Amino acid sequence: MHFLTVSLVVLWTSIVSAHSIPRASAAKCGKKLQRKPWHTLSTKEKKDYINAELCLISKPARLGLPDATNRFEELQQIHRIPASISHNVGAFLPYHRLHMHAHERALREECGYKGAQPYWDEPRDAGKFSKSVVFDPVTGFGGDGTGPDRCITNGPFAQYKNGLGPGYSISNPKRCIHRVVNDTVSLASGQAYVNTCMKIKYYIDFWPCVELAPHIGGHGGVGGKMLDPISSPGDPLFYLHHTWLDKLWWDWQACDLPARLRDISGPNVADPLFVPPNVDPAGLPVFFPALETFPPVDTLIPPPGSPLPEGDPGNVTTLSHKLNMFGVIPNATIRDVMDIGGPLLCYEYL
Ligand SMILES: *[C@@H]1O[C@H](CO)[C@@H](O)[C@H](O)[C@H]1NC(C)=O
Ligand SMILES: *[C@@H]1O[C@H](CO)[C@@H](O)[C@H](O)[C@H]1NC(C)=O
Ligand SMILES: *[C@@H]1O[C@H](CO)[C@@H](O)[C@H](O)[C@H]1NC(C)=O
Ligand SMILES: [Cu+2]
Repeated sequence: MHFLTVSLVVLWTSIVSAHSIPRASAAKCGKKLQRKPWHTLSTKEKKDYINAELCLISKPARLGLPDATNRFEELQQIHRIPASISHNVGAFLPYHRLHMHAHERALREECGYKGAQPYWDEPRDAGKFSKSVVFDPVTGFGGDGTGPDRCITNGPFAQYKNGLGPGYSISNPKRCIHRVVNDTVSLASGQAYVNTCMKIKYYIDFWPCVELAPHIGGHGGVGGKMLDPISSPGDPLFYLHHTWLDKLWWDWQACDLPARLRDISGPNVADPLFVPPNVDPAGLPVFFPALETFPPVDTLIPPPGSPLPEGDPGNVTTLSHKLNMFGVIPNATIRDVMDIGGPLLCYEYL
């Protein structure tokens, strides 16, 4: 439903003029980074990843983005600022693909991380998120929230406080990472829902399929900070969840590369009347978290000056749609991110 509240308040009245962005470097992709499921990583690989994330948290902000006090929060800001033009639109999957890449690059280039961005293979945990290894307090991201404020109380991020959110608002004092793990809501990350999406032929129907059940399964199954449609990258699990969604898109593309390396569509502007259905396209039920666990509606209104879509000739998402990374990495277009084995991204999924 938060996706609904966001779209309800989105109102675009103008099309901004395009100006050119430097294209991705023409360098070839050599050795691809191998993105693996979290549960297959060794304890050392898990620790290396988490330590690199803690390193991003320890690095000062450098881009001058409002309210971001460290590098991790700059990566959260580049999700928050354009949130209204990267959800419930055709750019949903491409935008998040580039965002995952920006995060992976920051870990590697700024924090000495040698691995690739891992993903949460959610179907193995669907319906039983509360037992997932991702919540391990020693080798994972800490457990469920407890107490009235639902703060996480163990694991490497228990001491971290984040001021970005709820929604577009700022918290002062900063808040803990909070979670409200819900096994029922996590059912939507199951294989049956993935299969529904994989059967779809065109992106125009594929993208909303992924944004419904699998997307909500992870955000709503973890709950709390992860359920915040604007500020959820304040919980490091965000990156494992969205990397899994990116893998779903790639798995689908790989079924018909000649067509699907170019298949992009969808609106550039979210439909203000969109109401997420409570069944997937195959009729499987999708359970939403309780309304009161979402951020307050008034925090989900995009502030004045929020970005507008750029780069397309009309109101439909095209390959020339621009993806603004706000200086964390260079901007790119959707064309640049269609192939994960291309020169810009250069990774593969195991
Ligand atoms: C989990 O979410 C479902 C669907 O919103 C809700 O009915 C149920 O009460 C929640 N469970 C817990 C333990 O909060
Ligand atoms: C997109 O633009 C066309 C032509 O101006 C218009 O007919 C159509 O209704 C628009 N679609 C949306 C979703 O705004
Ligand atoms: C990225 O795109 C934004 C929006 O078009 C633009 O303002 C910014 O200057 C671009 N950044 C770079 C480094 O080109
Ligand atoms: Cu998002």
